[in-house]
Amino acid sequence: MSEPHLNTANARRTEPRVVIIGAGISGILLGVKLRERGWLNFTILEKAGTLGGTWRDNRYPGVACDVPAHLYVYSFAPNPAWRSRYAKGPDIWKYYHGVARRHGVLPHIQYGKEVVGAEFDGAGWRVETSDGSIHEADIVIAASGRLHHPVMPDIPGVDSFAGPKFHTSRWDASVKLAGKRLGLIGTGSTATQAVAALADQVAQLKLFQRTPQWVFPVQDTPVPWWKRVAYRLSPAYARKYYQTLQAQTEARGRAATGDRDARAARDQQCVDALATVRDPALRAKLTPNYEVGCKRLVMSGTFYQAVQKPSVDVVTDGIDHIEPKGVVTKDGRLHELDVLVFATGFDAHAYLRPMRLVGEGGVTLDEVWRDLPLTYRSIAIPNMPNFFLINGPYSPGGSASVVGIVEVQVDYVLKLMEHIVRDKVLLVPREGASLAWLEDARERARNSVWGTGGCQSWYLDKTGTPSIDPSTLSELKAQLAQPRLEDFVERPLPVDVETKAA
Ligand code: N01
Repeated sequence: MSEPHLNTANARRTEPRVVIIGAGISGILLGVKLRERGWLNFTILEKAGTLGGTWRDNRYPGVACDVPAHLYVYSFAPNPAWRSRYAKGPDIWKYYHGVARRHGVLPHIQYGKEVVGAEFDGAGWRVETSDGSIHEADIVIAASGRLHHPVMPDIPGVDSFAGPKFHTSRWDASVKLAGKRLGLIGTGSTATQAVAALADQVAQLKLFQRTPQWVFPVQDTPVPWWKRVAYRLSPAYARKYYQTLQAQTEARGRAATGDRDARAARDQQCVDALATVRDPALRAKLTPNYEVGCKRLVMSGTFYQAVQKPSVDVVTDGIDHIEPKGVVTKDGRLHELDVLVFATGFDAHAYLRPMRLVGEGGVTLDEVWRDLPLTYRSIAIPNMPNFFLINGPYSPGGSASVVGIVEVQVDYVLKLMEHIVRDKVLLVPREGASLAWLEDARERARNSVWGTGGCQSWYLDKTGTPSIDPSTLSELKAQLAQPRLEDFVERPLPVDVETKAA
């Protein structure tokens, strides 16, 4: 991978002042792409002490990515170092840190800068961080992620538990689990990875399951040496492999949105995987009563083996309350525990919150989003000029690695930025165009298995509609190939961007 360099044409261009919120996968990508264009006047404000977003926060035992590793990369930065089909969390963090370092993004990141608000002043934005500092910007891009507000369950007595207790995304590595009685609440993708990693370490693992999950069987196979060599030496091979994985993922993802053949094949694999659970009573406990793929599908080749180990007990009686010694289920039984872990997911609907955003005319984000998070194609918000989102509400999912999705969105936002800088304008999406897009996305989402499959999940918004655009990556690429400027109100900038550039 070569160092990016400025070409002279770019270096002469006007540079907008850009503030990016968040140094996760999207924020790093924006940094790389801005530097490629020679737009160096940007700052990435990161609330934590290091970059990496979800791969910084999630350090629980077994943390890994269930999307094939060679697909969970930027398309321009293949990683020949992957040694197995699926990558472990810390290795993914290293990959994204390495890209940020090689592409010169690190000096642009300011750590410990939690954005608490941003106000549009008629020409640009004043972005405020929790330490009271103000960052002026012509363009703001929120790359703050969707799954980073941990949900702690509202169970009576939860605070009274006497032993260590924490959410999976706040893992306390100082707590030694060997020989301990561990309680784990939740059975989503996180819990299933953690159970598989911990079943052999602890004396006993009580898995408190409110709803069983469908599990799609995957095998974490090593990448043979010759493939690693080919991947390192041949960019064409690396590109082809990436495209093949993308096509496979998209084909499987179409099962969520209506392709009956894809769905039948996928469903049968889940049914077959469940059948490997030998004890009929345990198998019955683990059998969902909703359609495959309604919740985000768990991808695992180890979960069913783990729950059959003698150390693991799947508890399906509802939790009544928690007390100092452990968890009491509705049948009155006290499950005594030494450590309690909450694998209870994230508030996916707190996007941008609790930031206070004030747009043109003093209109706040809370006002624009009073009913629903209204966006234009997930990347812009009515009343918020020159303010963009990456992986925003209703962003597509299910048929691609999120990295592929955000690459398309970033390219689109950069095209809008080119227009803003070239013509010195403010761009704000029309409310009508945003509503039309949102209604269309919601209608298609309602008819997907996420809407019709008969389950509860973090995909659903407060109206019960999946907050995910079911477009596939190929469809998204076609939709976002060129900006539809007619969907935006365009006004001349009161202050020349060029004169404000540092
Ligand atoms: O969270 P979840 P997650 N009492 O919301 C249960 C991504 N991810 O952290 O189903 C009892 O899926 C809840 O029960 P129920 C991926 O997008 C990716 O596992 O609501 N139980 C459920 O079982 C994923 O979808 C990877 O009945 C309670 C669990 O907690 C997303 O992150 C890996 C409860 C929450 O499941 C979130 O996954 C891991 C209560 N009061 C995660 N409250 C990859 O490999 C909640 N639950 C890419």
